[in-house]
Amino acid sequence: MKFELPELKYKYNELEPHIDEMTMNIHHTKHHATYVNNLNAASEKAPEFYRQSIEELIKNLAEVPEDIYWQVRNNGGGHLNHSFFWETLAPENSDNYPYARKREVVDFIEKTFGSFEKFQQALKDVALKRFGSGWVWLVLDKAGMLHISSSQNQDSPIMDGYVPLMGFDVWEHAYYLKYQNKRGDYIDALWNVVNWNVVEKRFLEGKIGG
Ligand code: MN3
Repeated sequence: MKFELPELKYKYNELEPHIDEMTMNIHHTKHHATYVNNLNAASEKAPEFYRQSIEELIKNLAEVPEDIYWQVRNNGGGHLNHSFFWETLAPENSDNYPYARKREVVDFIEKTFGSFEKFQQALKDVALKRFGSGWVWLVLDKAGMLHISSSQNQDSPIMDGYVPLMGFDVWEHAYYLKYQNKRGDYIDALWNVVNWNVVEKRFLEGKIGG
């Protein structure tokens, strides 16, 4: 079975003005689609790995044959991370307000980082320090504690046994058309389109499962 580019649950212009329509369009139809195509191209050499979900494939990366290892790691990671990213976002509405309703993940963020604002600042600091291309994450560890982490290229926290709750793409292709070199402004804007219902759901599932 081949992997497929997922449809978005919103239109490319619906994250405006925070993420512009052209960036969303290119990011989904070109960047993400290329990861999917390259990932599928590798399947001919090792079809048995394509009977599992993308999460399982990335968790079991050590078993992937050497000749397609980086093709699968980079493009499989790209497919997984982008699918996750689109679901982390939503058009501006009440889901974007972390305090719009009682949320366990928000309480736990406050407890862990001191306040929600301190969490936002800490995540921004990590995003700005990520040299080159990568991602910044909010993750749960095996002990059920929250951390902010960063990965290079298309690596996923699940490669290290973490449960990702939220991830921001800090590759230049994610923001350059609108924000140019101002990665910090892009991070500030992203908070307006985070879907906290999804983050809460991942937190509750990760807490039970972990
Ligand atoms: Mn990207």
